[in-house]
This record gives sequence, C-alpha cells and structure tokens, in this order.
Amino acid sequence: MSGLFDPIRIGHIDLAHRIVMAPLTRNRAGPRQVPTDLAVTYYEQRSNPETGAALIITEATQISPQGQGYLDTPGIYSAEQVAAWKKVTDAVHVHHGKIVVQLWHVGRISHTSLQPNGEAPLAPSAIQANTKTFTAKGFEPVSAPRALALEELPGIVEQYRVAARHAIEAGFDGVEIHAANGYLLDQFLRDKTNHRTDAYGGSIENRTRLLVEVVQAVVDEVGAERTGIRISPVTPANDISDSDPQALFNHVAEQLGRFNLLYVHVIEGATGGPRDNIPLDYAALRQRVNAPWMVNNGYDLPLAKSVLSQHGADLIAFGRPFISNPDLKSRLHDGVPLAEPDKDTFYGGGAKGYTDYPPFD
Ligand code: 8OZ
Repeated sequence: MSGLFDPIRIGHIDLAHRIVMAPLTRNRAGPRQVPTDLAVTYYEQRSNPETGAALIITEATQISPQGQGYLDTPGIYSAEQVAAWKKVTDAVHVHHGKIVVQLWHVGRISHTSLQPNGEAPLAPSAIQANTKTFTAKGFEPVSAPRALALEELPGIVEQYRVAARHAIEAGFDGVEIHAANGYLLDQFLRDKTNHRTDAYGGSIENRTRLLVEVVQAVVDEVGAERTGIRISPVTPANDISDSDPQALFNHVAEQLGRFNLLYVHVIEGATGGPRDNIPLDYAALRQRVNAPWMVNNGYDLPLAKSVLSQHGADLIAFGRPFISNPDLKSRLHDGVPLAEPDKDTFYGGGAKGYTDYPPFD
C-alpha cells in the first residue's frame, strides 16, 4: 500500500514522496515577463523534499507573447527568461528538489492590451469568453478573439516544441503541458469553444488533434519521460464546457496512453471549487493513460491519505496550502496545523504573501 510519504519513481525522476506543489499563478514576473529573484526565493523555500515538495510544478508560463492573458505572468520564449528560470532551477536543485515548468498558451483568455501590437487574442473559433482577466487596469472582460487559420496551427505546435527545448536549457527536470482550465488546448477540445469545420474541429478525434500534435512535438523534443500534462475534464473555468466530457476525455486519455508520459495530472471537479460539480468516471481515464496519475483540487491530509491507500492516485498536488506553508510536507507529516493563505496577495505584489510565510518552528 502506498502512502503519502512513500517514494516513487516517475519517468527518470526519483521522488522522495507523493506531495507535489501544484502550478500557482502569482503575477509577479518582472519587465519583459522575466521571473525575478523573488521567484527564486519563493521556489527555493518550497523545494527541499525533506520539508516541502517532492516535485514543484511552476506557475503557468507562456510559450509566446500571444500566449499571455494576464498581467505579469512569466514566459519561456526569450533568452532572458530562460536565463532567469535557470536561477530558479539551480536553487531548487541545491536542495535536491525537482521542478517542471508548466507550458501555457491562454488562447482566447486574454486582452488586447496584453497582446503584441494590441491585436485580438487567438482561439479555435471567434467566440468571446464570458469571463474577466487581470490587466494593467484591473479586472476587465477578455477581448473578442479571432479564429486561428489552419496554416497557423503548425506554428503553435512549434512554439510548444521550442518552449520545451528552452525548459531543458533552463535546467528543468521536465515540462507540464497545460491542457486544462479553458485555455488554448482545452478550447480546442470542447465543442462549446471549438466550432471549426476543418480537421481540428467537429468530431472528438478532430478536436483532440492539436493536443496530440503538441504532445508529440514536446515528446520528440525532450522525451516522454520528461513530459507531463494537466487536464480538467469537468471544470467550468474560463467559460468552458463540453456536451460529453466522459467520451471526450476517454479519448484524450487513450491518446495520451500511447506516449508513456511522465505523469497525467487531473483537476477533479471545478478548479478551486466543488469536487463533484459534474460526475465523471476518473478511473476510466486513469486506466487508459499508462502513466503515473496525479490528482488535484481541495486535497487535505485525510483525503490524500484515503485516496492513496485506495490506490486512487500516485501523486497528490496541493496548491493553496503551498502558498502559506513552504514546509507543507513537514507539517502534514508531523500533524502540525497549516497556515491559511491571504487571498489578497495571491495575484500581484511583492514579497508580502509570497516569500514571507515562515516554516513552522
Ligand atoms: C488563476 C489566475 C490566473 C490564471 C489556471 C493559469 O487556472 C491559471 C490561472 C489561475 O490554470
């Protein structure tokens, strides 16, 4: 029986235990979307597997300027960004920690003020999302997107490939493809947001095509043993939905199963909300993926232990608890109370609510 504190080997990575730091958007990147030295401190504080995460997944990181949808999120498309991320991975590796970078393209969840030359955000179809994003002016409705032309799709796949190459140059142990939460790859998957009539729209097979091409490109570039992926089959985040999520994600899981990926990371239920908003047979997905199964959304110690003991998962990703508990593993292990995170400092700002949460003493 595997427990939360038991080691596991995934891909080429030996993990000390099952506690993963989930990707967390913090909106503290510097000019030109470069991670700052404060980010080095933030990740380092959580990186020692003896006290913190066995594996860190970075905040969502855009693969291109068009991939950005929020103020002050970091990128991994410029040499300057890669050099800054190298400082992060070096600091994590000093503590024998492991870290992968989450590769992100927001698609339609963006604003013209965040796009190159003030252009429209990109999407599978020209359908505006009913949601807001965070810009220099505060919360604003996302802009109307334009549909990507068929000829542009190889360029998007290439951006993922190059970003994966950059990740290895920056010293990351691997990458996580962000295919969740209503961003570009998720927009292609769903019949609510994908109304295309070419080979990338219509049937489930067609809607899954871009995702499979991206996974193939990243796997070709860095190896399946360095490629993880995150999905959120039933989340309503960012105005996403599908008429048949079970059939869609059974197919997605089957396609992923061909690759023997580093892991598959699933958000159960509504991101950051109810875990049971729409019923889904997650076991049916897990059965198909041929990869370690990482679960996320509202986990605490009892739920994590119970799921692991019932063989319901291989890894548990904790998000908000890692914001306020850099030593989360020690606290869970020792039965010490967890500190509550301050919501007002989740997004944007400086050290306050970022690098000033102390370990338990
Ligand atoms: C919170 C705020 C902005 C972005 C996600 C990358 O939901 C995000 C995100 C979360 O995956």
